[in-house]
Amino acid sequence: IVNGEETTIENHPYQVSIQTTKGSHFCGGSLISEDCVVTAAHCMQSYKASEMQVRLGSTQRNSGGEVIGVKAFKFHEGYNSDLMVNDVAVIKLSSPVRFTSKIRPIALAKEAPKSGTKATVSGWGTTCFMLCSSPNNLLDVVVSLLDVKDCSSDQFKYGSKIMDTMVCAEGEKKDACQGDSGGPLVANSQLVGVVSWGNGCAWSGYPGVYCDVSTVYKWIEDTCAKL
Ligand code: 4AZ
Repeated sequence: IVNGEETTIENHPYQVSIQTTKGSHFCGGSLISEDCVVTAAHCMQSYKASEMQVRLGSTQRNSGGEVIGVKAFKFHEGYNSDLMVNDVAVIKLSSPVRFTSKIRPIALAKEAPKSGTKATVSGWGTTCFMLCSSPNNLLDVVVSLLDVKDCSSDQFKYGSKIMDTMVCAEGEKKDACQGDSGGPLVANSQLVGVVSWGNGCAWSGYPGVYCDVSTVYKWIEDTCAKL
């Protein structure tokens, strides 16, 4: 998270850290039920389920909360790593979690977000592109949503790279960054986006790009139920 503020897990009780079983954080995710987590498909390309764990209920990336194994994961059949369309996956936890003030699921947005809506993105990703380290304390930042039409307009520099399954979010020097991938973009207490990609982080003309949850919520619900 670039230009964000330190926050606590109570403010984002759906936020999880996806880690190797050695405890190394590599992506964010969002709890949506007692045993299902939404993340980015591109986060699930490097490890097997048995090599991953999920830390829930902790403000710190490397300690505290609960650590639960991964039973299985599945990424979207329409995921394309060149185009980054449908960059979404779900993880089934090896056992259900108990909800507390620090562990609580978030509702999926079922309608496309409107340009200009304020949203919050959170995570343990880097505080700048390439040269910054990952913070141990959870950070968040407020950004403004841009629909596909606005994000592909001449005001920005992505053009036709912005596809129907994406939503963008911009802020004055504010953005998600490396290691925030898979994590939550939340507006009106609903998960509207999954951190997906961008050209750099908080670079002028290049908003953060997210998987638009409203285009895949049915797939998420169905896949969680079947895994
Ligand atoms: C990444 O590499 C990444 N500024 C995530 C988010 C953004 C850029 C890169 C958006 O994981």
